Amino acid sequence: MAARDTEILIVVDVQNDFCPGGALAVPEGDAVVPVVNRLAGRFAHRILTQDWHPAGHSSFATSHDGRAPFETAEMPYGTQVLWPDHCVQGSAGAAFHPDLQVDGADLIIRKGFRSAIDSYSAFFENDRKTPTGLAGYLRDRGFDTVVMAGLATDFCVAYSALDARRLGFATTVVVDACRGIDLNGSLDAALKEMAAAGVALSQAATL
Ligand code: VGL
Ligand code: ZN
Repeated sequence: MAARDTEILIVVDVQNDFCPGGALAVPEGDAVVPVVNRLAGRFAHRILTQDWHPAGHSSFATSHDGRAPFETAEMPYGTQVLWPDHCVQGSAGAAFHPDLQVDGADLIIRKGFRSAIDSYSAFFENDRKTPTGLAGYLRDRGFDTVVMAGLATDFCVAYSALDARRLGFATTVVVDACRGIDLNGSLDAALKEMAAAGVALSQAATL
């Protein structure tokens, strides 16, 4: 398949904290790096997302007295999973995996930078209303198709893919270029929800 000017690869949160040894390590998270790098060569345009939280972010369990990571809390915008402190702005954990090809990206979009609200999706924060600006960026540049890879399948990748689909972009998730956290069956649920919403689930070798 020749690279097309109307499609873009979105590489979600391939950061040290989501890789083995990191603060919120996704099992085999680093295994996506070579797959994503190979995939990148097939696209004329690429975006990277970067989870980018201020210290003391409200999604961190340490910001809630007596609460532990992976419990949930009720926030003004709904139920929020509480995470270990991760991807703190400027920290080594927030940096991209050292082997990830970064230089060829058209744009790096940061998310989760507002203390009071988390943002799994690259399009809308967790109130599902506050836009990141990515939809406008993609439309302004004439993209109609997004292909997604990265971490974690069942959180930032799934939320981003479902929003992309809702916004009218043809959307593919490259499943073997992603890894999941799988909190209480969230991985299977996310794959089913994406399939039901019309997100194409594919393998890197077929692209
Ligand atoms: C993510 C939990 C918290 C992700 C980010 O990238 O999937 N998950 N922050
Ligand atoms: Zn986060």
